[in-house]
Amino acid sequence: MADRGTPTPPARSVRTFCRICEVHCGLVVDVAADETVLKVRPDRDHPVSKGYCCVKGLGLGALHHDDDRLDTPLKRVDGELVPVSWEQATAEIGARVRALVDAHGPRSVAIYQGNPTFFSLQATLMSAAYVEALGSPNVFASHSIDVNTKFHVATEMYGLSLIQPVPDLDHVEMFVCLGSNPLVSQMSVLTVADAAGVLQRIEARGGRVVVVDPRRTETARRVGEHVPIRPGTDAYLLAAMLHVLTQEQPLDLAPARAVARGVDELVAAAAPWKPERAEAVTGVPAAAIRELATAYAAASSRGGAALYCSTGVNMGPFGSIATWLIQGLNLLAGNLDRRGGLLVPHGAFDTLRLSAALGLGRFDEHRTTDGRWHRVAGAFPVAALAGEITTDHPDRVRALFVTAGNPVHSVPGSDLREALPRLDLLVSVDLYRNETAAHADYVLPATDMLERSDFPASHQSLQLVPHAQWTPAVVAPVAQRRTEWQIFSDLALATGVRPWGTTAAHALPRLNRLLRRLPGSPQVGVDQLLAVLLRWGRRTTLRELRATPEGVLLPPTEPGSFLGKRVATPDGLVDLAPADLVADLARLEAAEADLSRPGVLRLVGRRDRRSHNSWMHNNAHISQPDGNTALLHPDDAAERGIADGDEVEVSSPTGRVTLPVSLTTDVARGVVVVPHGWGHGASGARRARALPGVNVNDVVPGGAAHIDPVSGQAVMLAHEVEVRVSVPTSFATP
Ligand SMILES: Nc1nc2c(c(=O)[nH]1)N[C@H]1C(S)=C(S)[C@@H](COP(=O)(O)OP(=O)(O)OC[C@H]3O[C@@H](n4cnc5c(=O)[nH]c(N)nc54)[C@H](O)[C@@H]3O)O[C@H]1N2
Ligand SMILES: Nc1nc2c(c(=O)[nH]1)N[C@H]1C(S)=C(S)[C@@H](COP(=O)(O)OP(=O)(O)OC[C@H]3O[C@@H](n4cnc5c(=O)[nH]c(N)nc54)[C@H](O)[C@@H]3O)O[C@H]1N2
Ligand code: SF4
Ligand SMILES: [Mo]
Repeated sequence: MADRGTPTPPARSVRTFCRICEVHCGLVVDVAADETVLKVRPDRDHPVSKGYCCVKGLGLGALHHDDDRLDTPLKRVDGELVPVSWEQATAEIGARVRALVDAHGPRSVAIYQGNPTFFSLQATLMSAAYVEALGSPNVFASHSIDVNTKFHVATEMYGLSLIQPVPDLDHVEMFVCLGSNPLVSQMSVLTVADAAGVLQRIEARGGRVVVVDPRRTETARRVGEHVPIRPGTDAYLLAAMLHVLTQEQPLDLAPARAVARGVDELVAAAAPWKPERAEAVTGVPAAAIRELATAYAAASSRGGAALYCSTGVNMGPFGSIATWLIQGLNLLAGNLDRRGGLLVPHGAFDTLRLSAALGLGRFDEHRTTDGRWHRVAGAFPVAALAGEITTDHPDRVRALFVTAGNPVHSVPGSDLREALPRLDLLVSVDLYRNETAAHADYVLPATDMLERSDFPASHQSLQLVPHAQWTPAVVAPVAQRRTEWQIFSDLALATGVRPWGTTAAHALPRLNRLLRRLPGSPQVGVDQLLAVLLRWGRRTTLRELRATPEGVLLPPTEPGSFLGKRVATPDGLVDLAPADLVADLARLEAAEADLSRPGVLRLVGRRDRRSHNSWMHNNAHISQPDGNTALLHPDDAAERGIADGDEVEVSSPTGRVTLPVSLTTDVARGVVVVPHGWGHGASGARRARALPGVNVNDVVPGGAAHIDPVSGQAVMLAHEVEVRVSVPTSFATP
């Protein structure tokens, strides 16, 4: 960074947008003549974020100039990672992959795409494409430890994984938010700026916000009513709401029958779940369930209402069923595809139409070697990856690329870490030497978001307020950092395959032909491809976006533009009763007694405004939290002889962590809260490594035994744990 004593005048200010979370806040970056990033500011002229942003976005300059960033390719020699040239790294990796494919077939090569992949057009287009070009279906992705439930359920109900109806928060009368903490996270699978402000405006105009969460969260403290719930039990609550609205105060189902099939099966699914029965498992009083359901129906019949869930539900044991019930309730109550309910946006170029045309995001017939798991939204469950590496099957995975991900850290359990030594080749493409890179044979330095041009293609159909923005690379890449577009295209050449050539070509023949005609560098290629897509979309052009760097508003999403028109199922009807979800209801019955057991502690997570999964803890701009702390209800603590501030051991049958505890009545009884993303002892990022903190995924049970059987989503919440004093404060303090 620039010397603080002698302020360098900015040579230019460049408009761009943040790509850390779904909001995509508009930013202005002041850059000095020598390409130093001087300052990152919120962009008040951005048509949607209007000056909103958070400390993580403002820390992008510190991320860009961080001394611990990867600046050259590294290769492991005698156990140590040492710098090598791009030419050497690319040639060697290409040759090793070629040899593996020749000896063992294409399935010996796999890729894991981490979360930031989907915030980069270049990485989205050109990382899995490399592995698919080899003829391997072995794509694994972070959405299977995040939102596979939503993607799978959407594929079944609407025909495409990316059809994720967006709550019309600017017009709803009632918003029921399950398992999300908008004030901290800004929500997920939804692009809305200043989520907490948007929710407060619902209340300000006389509407109602209900937050269903085992913890009285930052959001619940600020806005709406808080309904505490036992971890992992939302599906029972939702089934009981549906019971009320179909058995006790029946909704008129005729409108639903006109646009959907399976209405009766959905109604039947909820029949056994009287509110009194759900109360015993959820801890939500039957009267409160009835009131919630009837208020939701009443708001639906007036200005509109929306039920929404996020990771607190997705990651639970019944994330798919809960998601299905939410979508079903929203449709039966008449909220889908209406103003004040939920809308299905088009995007600047219609990603839904495009993926339908290309056959992407549909039910995917590829299977893991044991035949158990199919791909959801183009990827296998990462919780099954360890098994694919260690199996004796001739097609087992022998080479793994990890891009923009940290699966050693982010995936529950230790089985992946234990499987990695069985690999012949592990390559990490990242900004940092993260915990996964600690196991890698090669580590390749990627550009950060200030160093690449971009367009938020993956999030277009998730915008509450439709808009479009393109950013140039704000600064030239530092040192030898490269975009994933270039890294994986070069790897493809070095392996002797054409990216977009073989498997991907089944899906992308037209784009492939266009791409091959494109002149210039790969960087130019991606923007030209974008220009073509935007022209096809007819809502804006790259020329317009270049001329309007703060972004442009697109026409608002029209109510009535989805049902009967853009539903992507073969018959154009929404499927309200997918067979695998109906069959999975038996698990609800089977788990009822276990989830109702008193005196049990169950583990859930939490996020912090200053952190982002595992990768913000080295940022010098952010005043870092002091590691992670467990939260526990004082009565649960008292029963175990635990005092505020004690070091406690949180243990499951598969692992344990030790960290300080903080006692708070914000947490419901029977709940332990531990944030993920911490514990960087194996990281090459020095500031992060020096911080205290533990990786909660050491205690969350992992592997194939803990995967939602329908969607492939890892079950990461509501596991039973024990908590006991490790070091009492009275002994710890001298
Ligand atoms: N500052 C910050 N922002 C982020 C991230 C970050 O790490 N830091 N991560 C980003 C990512 S990748 C994502 S996917 C999104 C996620 O965004 P959210 O899904 O909003 O994530 P959380 O903030 O963890 O909120 C989940 C909530 O679910 C609650 N919960 C736990 N178990 C249950 C349950 O069984 N039922 C119910 N109803 N609630 C439960 C938790 O107490 C928690 O308050 O956030 C994104 N934004
Ligand atoms: N116990 C528990 N575990 C969780 C969660 C939880 O709530 N509880 N949350 C889950 C969720 S929602 C998610 S999304 C996953 C995330 O899981 P992952 O995506 O596997 O992990 P991240 O910690 O997000 O790591 C992202 C990595 O990408 C790097 N990176 C950032 N930008 C770029 C880029 O442009 N290019 C490249 N090549 N690298 C880049 C960062 O340095 C970092 O190392 O974690 C999941 N794990
Ligand atoms: S991380 Fe912060 S600045 Fe970046 S998009 Fe999300 S809210 Fe905006
Ligand atoms: Mo996520």
